[in-house]
Amino acid sequence: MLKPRSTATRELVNLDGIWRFALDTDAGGEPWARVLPGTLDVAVPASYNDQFVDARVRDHVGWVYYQRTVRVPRGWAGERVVLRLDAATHEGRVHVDDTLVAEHVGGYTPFEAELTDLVRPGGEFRLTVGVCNELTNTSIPPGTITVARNGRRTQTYLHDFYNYAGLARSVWLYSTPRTRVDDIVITTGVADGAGLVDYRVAYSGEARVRATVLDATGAEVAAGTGDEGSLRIEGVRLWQPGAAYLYRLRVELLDGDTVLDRYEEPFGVRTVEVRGREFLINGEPFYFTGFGRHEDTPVRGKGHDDAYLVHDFQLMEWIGANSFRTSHYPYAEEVLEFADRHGIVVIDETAAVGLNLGVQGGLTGRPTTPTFSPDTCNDETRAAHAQHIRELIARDKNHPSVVMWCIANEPASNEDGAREYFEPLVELARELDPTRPLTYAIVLFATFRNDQVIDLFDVVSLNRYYGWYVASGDLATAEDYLRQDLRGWIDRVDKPIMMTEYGADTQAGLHSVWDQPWTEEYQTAFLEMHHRVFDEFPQFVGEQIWNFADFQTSKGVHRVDGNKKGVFTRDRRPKSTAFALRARWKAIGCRK
Ligand code: GCB
Repeated sequence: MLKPRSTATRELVNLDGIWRFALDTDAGGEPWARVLPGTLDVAVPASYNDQFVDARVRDHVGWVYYQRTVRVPRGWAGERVVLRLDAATHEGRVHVDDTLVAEHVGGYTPFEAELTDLVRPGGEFRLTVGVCNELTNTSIPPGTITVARNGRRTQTYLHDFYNYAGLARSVWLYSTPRTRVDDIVITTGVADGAGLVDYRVAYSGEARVRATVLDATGAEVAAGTGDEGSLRIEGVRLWQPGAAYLYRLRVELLDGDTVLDRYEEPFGVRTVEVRGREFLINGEPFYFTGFGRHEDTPVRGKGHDDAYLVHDFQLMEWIGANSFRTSHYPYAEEVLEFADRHGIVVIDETAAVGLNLGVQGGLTGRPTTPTFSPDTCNDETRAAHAQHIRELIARDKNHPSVVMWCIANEPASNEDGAREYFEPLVELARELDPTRPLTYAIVLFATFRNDQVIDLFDVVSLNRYYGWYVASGDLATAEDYLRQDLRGWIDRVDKPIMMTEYGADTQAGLHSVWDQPWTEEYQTAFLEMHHRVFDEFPQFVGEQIWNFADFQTSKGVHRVDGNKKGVFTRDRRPKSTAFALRARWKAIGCRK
């Protein structure tokens, strides 16, 4: 699915701003049929939860309604009119006046509805978006809803970050010509200093296709015709980590010399490959430094915000991070576009977090029920997961920054049933994108001895908490455990190994001369211990700390106003470890 863009043949209206808002319990039946009752307004894009002071809204389980009036631009007569929601977390249902125009399950991927026959250029319509935050055993991510004897419904889930919901990303109305480009797939290679650009265009209507590659200055550097082809860029400038260079593929649909539709897709020329124990970008070994992150800020929740986007990338550059993982769901497309433009490498993760009944809010225990069974993660869950993978790859396939898909976080890959669950998903992902390696983030108790799926994947990505959940406060023992663990994986598989999570909760401002968990000194000593061990293993290809910044979680006695494993606080101030980290990562650069 193409991101809506304004081009010579397409126009774009942004529908962000203040919308009316109501909970389903207050809205009455068929709330789309009239103006929402009550006086609540809500900001879009932003999760709704923290915007209000009423716990009834924040803790609501079920549907909420957003509503606004939209005017269709007068000049759109004869054009297709499309409504696009960048995300509705976790399920969306859209009405235009009284007509249901779209339903979508999955909280982090976009969806659209064509409104051409329902709306009138120059006219107005009532747009009502229902959004449901429920998570069940068949949703991605999964969760459980409990109904108390008094009828009160509560939502629990198997991940620690707070279940923010609503319209956290932008909403758009856009026009396209009737004959239009529907999709573009671009894959790139390099041979003898030339860039090879394979493209495929899907379109509707009758037309001839012209494809032109423009460099960053807008100069034409290659061109061809036909809905698929291979173009060659002589003297190509590669997209490199830390040194991005973007071209654009201009796709035009032509009737004779008349341009019926035009769309421009940015792309970078680069290759990604796993060879033996190495992770290669443009044929060079790449060493990941950076973070697992969250889309999380005060008040907005998971709402996308351009100022935080810029500032977060500034902080990543300042600290010398060359990469991050979109833990634990696909991030807003603006984030990937920014990474494309600034040469930051991304591991793009699905929302499949919590496929593991042995993990509760970051703490581990023994599952009383198997994770993979007809009553828990079952065929329906897997179908939702497959659909999510399809939508993620459809959305993000052309981003040069995305170098690997992470198809789940901490699944119960040590349990029976994991293989049957993952094998078809891995096959699907490889079919949809044969160019990028695949990984999953491996939970602490899926060990080199009992993990059942690693052979299906390309990279070993370990989430480990030695010195925090295990050997808390005892870094000497933790160091021993970590070393043995890495050695065990190296002996088991001939694949690149990296750490996708290691971190210690740290309360900014808390200090001690001893190894005291929660202090700033402990976080520094904890990270130094890990880095000492990583540096012993030449097979190791990367370190992504948990987490970039402190983030909000569900309530729990082991979370003090959220997860505090950030190297930055929630308001993006550095904890003291940030300075030590900066010295290390600036020295490492992109290669070790
Ligand atoms: C994990 C999870 C992450 C948690 C983290 C923690 O293993 O992948 O989502 O936030 O542990 O801090 O407990």
